[in-house]
This record gives sequence, structure tokens and C-alpha cells, in this order.
Amino acid sequence: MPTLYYAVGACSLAPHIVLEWIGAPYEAVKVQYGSDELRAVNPAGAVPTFREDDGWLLTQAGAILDYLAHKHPEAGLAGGDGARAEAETHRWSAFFTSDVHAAFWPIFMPDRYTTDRSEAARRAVVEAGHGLVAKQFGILDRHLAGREHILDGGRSVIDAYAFPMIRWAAKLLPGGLVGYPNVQALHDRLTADPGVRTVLAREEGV
Ligand SMILES: N[C@@H](CCC(=O)N[C@@H](CS)C(=O)NCC(=O)O)C(=O)O
Repeated sequence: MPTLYYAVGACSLAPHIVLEWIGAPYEAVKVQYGSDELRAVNPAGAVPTFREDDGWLLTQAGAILDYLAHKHPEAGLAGGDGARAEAETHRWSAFFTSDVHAAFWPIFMPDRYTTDRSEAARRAVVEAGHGLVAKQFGILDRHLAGREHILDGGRSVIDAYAFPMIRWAAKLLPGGLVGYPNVQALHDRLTADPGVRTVLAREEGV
């Protein structure tokens, strides 16, 4: 059975949701970052890590989401057909990988961004991270004005990709999602989605 290795609340939540939306059998294995179990399949010790039936391994959230959307066209999660629709899907996937996810690193791991071990330096890095995330969420919020989904093609893997990062922002930004009403609305729609609820219940028991 296809297997997803995930950590609770991590970016692996996105392919976890997509697997649930697709509805084909899969196994979800909870792991700890850097654990021996995870390193045995992905030497980087990171999630998401996806393993196919025949043992083929795929890492990188954007690649896994793209693969699942194309493996299951019947689920209609690729974001639409045609060169422009595909380009938009790649654009937003890159946005979440390179701009949004990366903006959280200084908040999650400030020690990696300064050699100064003082508490003041750590706080300054976290604060800089808040600024980076706020900039990206401003872009996302403006894009979502008047839209139900991120892509024109309707619900897609990109909405799922956004979800864990929206949850991080809600928890970690000083004002949460205040100031991002359209992002808040997407968050609320996704939180009410039956597939998302199933996955959250599995990951977090909520
Ligand atoms: N570029 C990778 C990043 C994967 C990644 O760093 N995932 C985080 C969770 S959101 C992780 O596993 N961190 C553990 C670590 O870096 O040690 C992707 O997009 O899949």
C-alpha cells in the first residue's frame, strides 16, 4: 500500500489530506523528525516522505502533491488543465515551498540563523521571521479575495499545501490570522472539510 510518513502538524499534513481526499487505500505512519525509523527511508530525517507499493520513494512536499494529483486525475486535484493552469499550480507550489515554508524557519529554528546564542539574538531572529511570514501572508490574502480556492480550477492540492502553514501562522504570528480575513476564511472552510477533519483526528485526536 502507498505509505506516507508524517509528523503531527508538519507540512506532511498536506499530502495526508490529499490522500484522504483521493480516497484510495494508503497507510499513514507517524514518525519523529530525525528518528531511526524515518532515516531508514529518508536519510534527511524529514517529512513528508512517501513510499509507493513497489518501494519507490519520493520526498519534497511539492513533488509528492504533484505526483498524487497526476496519479489520481479522477480526484480533480491538479488545479485544471492547460499550460497556464499547470503553470499556476507550479507557481503556487513554489510559493509555499520557497517563500512561505522558508519564512517559518527562523521562527522554528532561530539558532540556525545566528551564531549569537543570547536570548536577545534569538528573539530578534524570531521577530524577523514574523516579518517574513507576514509579507507572504499579505500576498496570499490579497490573492484569496473573492475566491474559495487558491487555484481557478477549484479545490486542489495547493489548498491542502496551504493548510499546515495557515495553522502555523494562526499559532505563531503575534496577531494570528487577524489582518488576513481571506486566509482565515480558507482556514475555516478547510477545517470544516470532512477529509481534513478525518486527518486532523488521526494526527491530533481533534
Ligand atoms: N523542502 C522539504 C522540507 C521538508 C521539511 O523540512 N519538513 C519538516 C517538517 S515541516 C521536517 O521534517 N523537519 C525536520 C528537520 O528538518 O529536521 C519539503 O518541502 O518537503
